[in-house]
Amino acid sequence: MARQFLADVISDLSRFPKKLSSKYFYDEAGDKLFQQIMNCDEYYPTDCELEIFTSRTDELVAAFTNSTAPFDLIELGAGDATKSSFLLSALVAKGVDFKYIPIDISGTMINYLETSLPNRIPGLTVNGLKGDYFDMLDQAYMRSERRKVLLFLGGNLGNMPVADALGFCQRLHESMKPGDLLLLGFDLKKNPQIILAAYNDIGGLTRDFNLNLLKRVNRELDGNFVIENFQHYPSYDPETGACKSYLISLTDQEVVIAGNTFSFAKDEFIDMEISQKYSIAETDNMATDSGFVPVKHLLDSKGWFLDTIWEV
Ligand code: AVJ
Repeated sequence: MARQFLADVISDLSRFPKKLSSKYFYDEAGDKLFQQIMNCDEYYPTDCELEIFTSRTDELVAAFTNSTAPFDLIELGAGDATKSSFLLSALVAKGVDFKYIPIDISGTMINYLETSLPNRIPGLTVNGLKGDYFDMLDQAYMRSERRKVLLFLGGNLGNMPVADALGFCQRLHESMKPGDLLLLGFDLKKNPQIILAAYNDIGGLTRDFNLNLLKRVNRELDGNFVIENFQHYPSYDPETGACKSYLISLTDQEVVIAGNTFSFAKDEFIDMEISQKYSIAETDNMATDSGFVPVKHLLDSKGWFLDTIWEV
């Protein structure tokens, strides 16, 4: 893990333009900052998707029980399953025959879900899998013949550039069987000011979230980034839907990480994160381009976030 982190950081800072991977944002401090971001006024996606899961639960249940065959409900990157727990409760209340299989790289999260969820939702069966999404998905298919319903929420697909997101969906399609369903969360294109504000909150949480990765490199990889020498620069391009965060070097400087020296020119940027925004039509095209049929669109009341259901 630390070796992979170091290898990625060295190769990402050796290329031009320099980048760092947002998948490394989530250490303990990063998890806390993301929690705070989700609670700040400007960051809307979590509230929008939560609204879909709390107020459109019956439609979700109906879509997933279109076949009466029992199924495995698999959630990729389940986290603490806040949103999906509303769906789980509704399925259990209806007496639907299903098993919940959260997949996460964090073993702590999986253990927590396996013990806490059946307590909160009596009658629920939870069989978590800890590891890489695709490895664990193959595991789930090997373990049982039941049909599968996959969840990938939170606009997490948005952290991939469009081409990578398409490749990801194509790989999911290869693993899945005819009739299986996939629910994906997409943050939608909307007024650019609203999007930019969500990634440039007044309280500076998103700034700190980005800078925290430099702190993590210092701590875990023996780095010497001077945090004050980097400036958060959020951007949103309404044409492409790419919402990107950069860190700008405020001075000519050298940074040493585990004995490797990296030179930063004044005004040079590090590409930190993409949060891609889509139109509904673009998500439909991504469905067909990866072999799926889009079968349902669920939007929040503002029309800002889409949970879409695709069938193999
Ligand atoms: C967790 C990937 C959905 O891209 O909106 C929040 C992460 N980055 N603020 C997003 C994030 C900056 C978030 N996702």
